Amino acid sequence: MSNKNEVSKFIALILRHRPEEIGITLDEHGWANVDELIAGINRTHHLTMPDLEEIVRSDSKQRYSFNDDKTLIRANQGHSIPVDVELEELQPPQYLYHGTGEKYVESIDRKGLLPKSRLYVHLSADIQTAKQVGTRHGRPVVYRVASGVMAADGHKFYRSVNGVWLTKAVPVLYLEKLASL
Ligand code: HQG
Repeated sequence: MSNKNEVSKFIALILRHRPEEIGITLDEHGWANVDELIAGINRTHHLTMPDLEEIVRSDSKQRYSFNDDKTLIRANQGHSIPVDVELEELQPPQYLYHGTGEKYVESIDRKGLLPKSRLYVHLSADIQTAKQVGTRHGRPVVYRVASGVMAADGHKFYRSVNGVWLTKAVPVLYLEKLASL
């Protein structure tokens, strides 16, 4: 296989954002045909079915799932294209966390958390994970989300099969910035 990390990132781009890049389409539930995906990736990288199985199995965030007979594959969450990955609606814990970069704080404090280019705002179950997500955007800042109260107020929460919590947006009133970590 070509560099595993690079191929894995490329697969995330294809399955979440730009399937047309390799000439494939996703169905309404976000599934891509595995043979088509492998053929498309092989235009620019080297990837076999065992390589793909290894990427799905070992991915650090369990980003991908096969269907039962491994003829289809999809990203579990993180899409910008409008697909319905059949997320499980669930009662959230009392608090969830969102890590971001310091540069976004002023805007978040005014507008709340917005999904930006993705379909949902991504929330973490613990502060440490949120901090890691925030670090992707520079100096990390972590917000505590009053998810229990939000749900009681009628906002829907979903949990992806890889444990990421998702909701459409978080109004300012449910946000509390944590003291620097
Ligand atoms: C910020 C990774 C200004 C938001 C991670 C975030 C995650 C605002 C950025 C997953 C805002 C969007 C998602 C507002 C939100 N004004 N900025 N009103 N509201 N933002 O990458 O949550 O490795 O789309 O705070 O682990 O960082 O890809 O979202 O900083 O689970 O699998 O806008 O991506 O997973 O950035 O990350 P992103 P995210 P993967």
